[in-house]
Amino acid sequence: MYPDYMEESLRKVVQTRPKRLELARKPDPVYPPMNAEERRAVLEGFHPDFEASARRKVRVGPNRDESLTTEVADLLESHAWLRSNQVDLKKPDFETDLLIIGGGGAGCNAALVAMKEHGLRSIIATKLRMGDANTMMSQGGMQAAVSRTDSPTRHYLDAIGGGHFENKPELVRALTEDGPGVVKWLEDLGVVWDKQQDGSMKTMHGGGTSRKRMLSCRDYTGAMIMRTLMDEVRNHPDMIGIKEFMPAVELIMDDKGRCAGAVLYDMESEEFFTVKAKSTLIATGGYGRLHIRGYDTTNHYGATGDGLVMAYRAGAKLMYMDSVQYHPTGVSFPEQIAGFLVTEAIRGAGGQPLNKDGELFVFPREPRDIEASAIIRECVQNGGGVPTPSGRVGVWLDSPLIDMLHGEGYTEKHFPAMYRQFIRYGIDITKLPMLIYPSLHYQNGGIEINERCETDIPGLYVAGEASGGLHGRNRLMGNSVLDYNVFGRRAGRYAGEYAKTVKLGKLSLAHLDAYEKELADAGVKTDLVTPVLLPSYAPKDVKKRQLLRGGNVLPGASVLQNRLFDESPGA
Ligand code: MEZ
Repeated sequence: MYPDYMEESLRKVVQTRPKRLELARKPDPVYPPMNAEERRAVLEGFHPDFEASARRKVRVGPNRDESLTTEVADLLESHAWLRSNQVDLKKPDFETDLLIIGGGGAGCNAALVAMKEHGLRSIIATKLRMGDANTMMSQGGMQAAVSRTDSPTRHYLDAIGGGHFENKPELVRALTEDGPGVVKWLEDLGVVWDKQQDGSMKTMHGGGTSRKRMLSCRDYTGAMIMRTLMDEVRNHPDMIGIKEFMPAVELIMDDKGRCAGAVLYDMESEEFFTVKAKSTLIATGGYGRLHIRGYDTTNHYGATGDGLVMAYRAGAKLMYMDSVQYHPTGVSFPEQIAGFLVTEAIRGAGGQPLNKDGELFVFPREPRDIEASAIIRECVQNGGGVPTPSGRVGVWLDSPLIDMLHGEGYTEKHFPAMYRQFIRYGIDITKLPMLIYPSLHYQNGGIEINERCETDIPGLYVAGEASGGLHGRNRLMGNSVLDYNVFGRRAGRYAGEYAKTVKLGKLSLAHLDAYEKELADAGVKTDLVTPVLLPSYAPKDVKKRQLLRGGNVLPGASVLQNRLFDESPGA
């Protein structure tokens, strides 16, 4: 239930609804979409990426002197858990054709394709359980050009426009051209897509799409895909080994500069294990749990940017690491679920963002960065937000309109996850609007790849959110679901091809020592040890005592931890 003081604002939403419903029934946009100039102004004025301290130059590594998101620069300027003399590489604990780091959608796709197309074995090493990944969390759908009025070319143009024309074109081409094939691949594996009565795909709009192209499994799209892929992976225990609660903490190289596997950390026994692999895939997802600029997040618990830092230390270049995606509609109230995703499909189906006076202030389907910035502007500059009891703020997302537009029962049938998410707190979204605010959602950039998922390190492949270049500086809805399927499959194909020919040399962790030296030479002073692995939500005083324990740095101290200290931890 909403607190009593919100009632007046809720009444205004009800008062303005008939007029807005009338508008929504017409073919014209319910609010004028912004032109290029208006978009630039709202982005530069209100997107968190443009705040004064949002970016800083990184002092070490392949992107040295480039301006990156401040928290990412902090993450990269950190100490490794290990030094080269601490690990015996002579007798690796495990050997495999393909080591896959990450148990989400990209990793599962890669393992399946490497097996089916090349007959290769792989090991999937994952920090938490299989499927504990952002793949599982995505709700509203996957873009793919399968309808009669659509084409991969239109999809390509939308993705490039949404990314501010900064996407790597060859990656977008791969994404959009492979799209229809991915739909069939997933359906053949068991994904049950939403369909029309005539058997054709049900399609919806997302922000920035010129055609209805969003394919869905209600609002459990990610869960459906993840479970299907996981089932198929588990059907082949002889070919695909699974190591749960065993994150990679460092890549292993060979003496020719090729990637040759990774060091894993057993979270239960706290032992380190080495894996020698002919090729290695980073499929670790993004960094939402770094809570960039203090934002709430839609992301799963393990999204701490581990792949970025491992690849960077080994010499891989990053791309667009100055660009963060804030989903326009994260939950603002109830506070227990603050930051949780409210799928963009709600706006695709007719939900309208409204200020405290029940007024529309933005076209509901602007590209994500524009929509999020407009919501922030409405709250910060125009005072149009509704405050929450704990000091957050939000605008309304008028969901009752959806049943009015599509018929009673539509919301419960098509958005069961969303309906349940709110009814648990006494809010029936078919009768009351949701209170929302932008929430940290996606890492737009990542480790630079080409269309074969290759990095500039031979033998190191990247797929999914950990990679950079595909989405430019702003991803459109549903393109990440397609991304991890398209590029997960491609990674299995090309990493598999490479694994069949490579002859590895002597294994080495010398790059860790070299990176330490680079940190010292650049005068970097930090207590941060990465990969972070798990975010820390302990209060400031507890964190301080944790860091002081034994007078040493703790592995896994988070970026958040650093940012909370005004003074040095030992002071
Ligand atoms: O692509 C996404 O981020 C997605 C499908 C999210 C959503 O709004 O449902």
